[in-house]
Formats: sequence, structure tokens, C-alpha cells
Amino acid sequence: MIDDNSELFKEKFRQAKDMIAAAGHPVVLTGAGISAESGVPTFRGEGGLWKQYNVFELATPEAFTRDPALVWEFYNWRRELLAKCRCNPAHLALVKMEQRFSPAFTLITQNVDGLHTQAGSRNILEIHGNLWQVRCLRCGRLDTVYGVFESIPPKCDQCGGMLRPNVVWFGEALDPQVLGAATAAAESCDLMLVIGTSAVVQPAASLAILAKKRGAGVIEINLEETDHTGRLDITLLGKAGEIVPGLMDGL
Ligand code: BJW
Ligand code: ZN
Repeated sequence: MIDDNSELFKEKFRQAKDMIAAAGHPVVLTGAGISAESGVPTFRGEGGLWKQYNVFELATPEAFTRDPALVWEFYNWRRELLAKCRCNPAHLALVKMEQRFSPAFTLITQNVDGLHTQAGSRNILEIHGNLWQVRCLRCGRLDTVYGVFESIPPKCDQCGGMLRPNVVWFGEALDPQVLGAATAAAESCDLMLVIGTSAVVQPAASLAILAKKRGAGVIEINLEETDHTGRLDITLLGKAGEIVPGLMDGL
């Protein structure tokens, strides 16, 4: 349910709809909150722990070097959980938005869950990688493997090297091509929707500020206020699964 049913919320919602309808080349930036209603745990909510481990201490190259089997156990657990999750009305509403604006539409996601692809979005920049992809540490081969690995850490079919999840851990550089495309989209868009991100992880968080500085209208949708709130044009507080379909209704 949209938690704020006040006249102010209705006015902001109406303004947001008008901004979307008037956009020429919009960008959407999503974070873990858009998948929360699909059952995917967010990072900084209650889902910040796995067993007794802090997920931020596992999602690092140092943790993988120290104990690759432990880190793979964590990723196997996430693979098992994610296999049961399905895209929700917010993901589907963004497919509708892409169809309305395509080809002048870019979806930038920090999520590694692949749910935007499952929903049917096409022009997606997965700036933190993808949980279903693996990369060989020896030969660099990229592969997509669904399901869990029976033997961990898993080995490359081609060269026998150790595989790692093809995601971006803290302290690692984002793929320069993907980040370059995301930055270019943020610099040149005339509207940005920022959905379900706590806006604390860089460089993703700066993309919304960059879009705003370059003159785009920027709308935030989140359950709660974030570091972005007050720096953007409109913040709509509520569930992405309810607000985003409402925004695209009649588009
Ligand atoms: C709902 C909802 C509902 C809930 N509806 N809303 C500048 C200053 C300080 C530090 C740095 C800096 N620049 C770089 C850094 C370091 C670091 C960083 O940002 N640290 C900060 C935390 C302080 N950044 C990096 O290390 C990055 N690398 C880098 O910059 O490299 C530079 C370099 C260059 C050249 C050579 C070498 C290095 C890499 C960042 C990688 C982030 N990786 C992770 C893990 C991915 C893999 C995996 O999943 O296993 O990405 S961390 C985690 O955070 C994940 C997420 O994509 C990311 C963002 O989280 P997100 O999506 O915002 O989720 P939450 O949980 O935080 O928030 C959910 C939100 O949803 C909340 O607001 C809820 O309210 C809301 N919500 N339900 C709507 N139903
Ligand atoms: Zn290999």
C-alpha cells in the first residue's frame, strides 16, 4: 500500500506522471528495493546477514582470496533463493516504459538478480554484474550457469581454473564500458527514475546527482528517505511494486 495517502503525495504523484509523459529519453536506475517484493533480500535491511556473517564482509575480493569455498557457499545459497523468485509488477511496469520510449530508454541496475531480464526488459546495464554468470580466474572465460554448484569452488570446463561469481565486489572497479555507458546515459537523459536504492554505494549513487546537475528531472521511489531525498525533484515514499505500475498506467 502507498503509505502516504495525503493530498501532497497525490500532487507529487501527478507531477511525476506528467514528467514521465513529457520525457524524451528517460533513464531508470534500480537497486535492491525493486526486487524486495519478489522475495530477494535487500542488503541494508533485515537481509544483511547470512549465517553469522555480514554480507559486506563476504562480498569482497579479500574474503574470496581468504576462503573461496565459504564465499561460494554464500553465493550457492543466494542462487537457491533467487531461483524461486519471480519478477514483480514494478519490473513489468519498466518493460512497458521501455516499449513506450524505445530506443531512447536505458535501464541501469545495481541488481545482480537478473529479474529485469526475466520481466522482459532489453536495454539493461547491469553495473554490478550478474549472479548467474561466472568468470574463470585463469582464462577469463565468462559463462552463464543456473542452479547451484555441487562442488565448490567450481572449476572452469575449459582450463580447470577457479571460477568466481561475475559480480562487482567492494573495492573492485566496475566494467569501464558498462560504467561509461551508464554515465553517458545519466549525463544525457532528460528524466531519471531512481527506484529502491539506499544511494550509499558509489559510483552508482552519483549517477542520480549527475543527471540532476545536467538538468534532468529526477524522481526517487523508495520505502523510506535516503541520502538522495531533498537533492532530487520528487520523492515518492512507498512500495515500488505499487508506485511504479501506477506511474506507468496510461503511458
Ligand atoms: C524499497 C522496497 C520496496 C526496500 N519498494 N523501495 C566514494 C566515497 C566513499 C566510498 C567509495 C567511493 N567510491 C567508491 C567507494 C567504495 C565503495 C562504496 O561505495 N562504499 C560505500 C558503501 C561507502 N564502492 C566500491 O567499492 C565500488 N568500486 C569502486 O568504486 O571501485 C573504484 C576502483 C576504480 C579503479 C580500480 C579499482 C577500484 C564497487 C561497489 C560494488 C557494490 N557491490 C555490491 C555487491 C554486488 C555483488 C552481490 O550482490 O553479491 O552491490 S554491495 C551491494 O550494494 C550491491 C548493491 O548493488 C549495492 C547497492 O545496494 P542497494 O541496491 O542500494 O540496496 P540497499 O539494500 O542498500 O537498499 C535498498 C533500498 O530499497 C532501501 O533504501 C530501502 O528503503 C528500499 N526498499 N524495499 C521501494 N518494496
Ligand atoms: Zn578457464
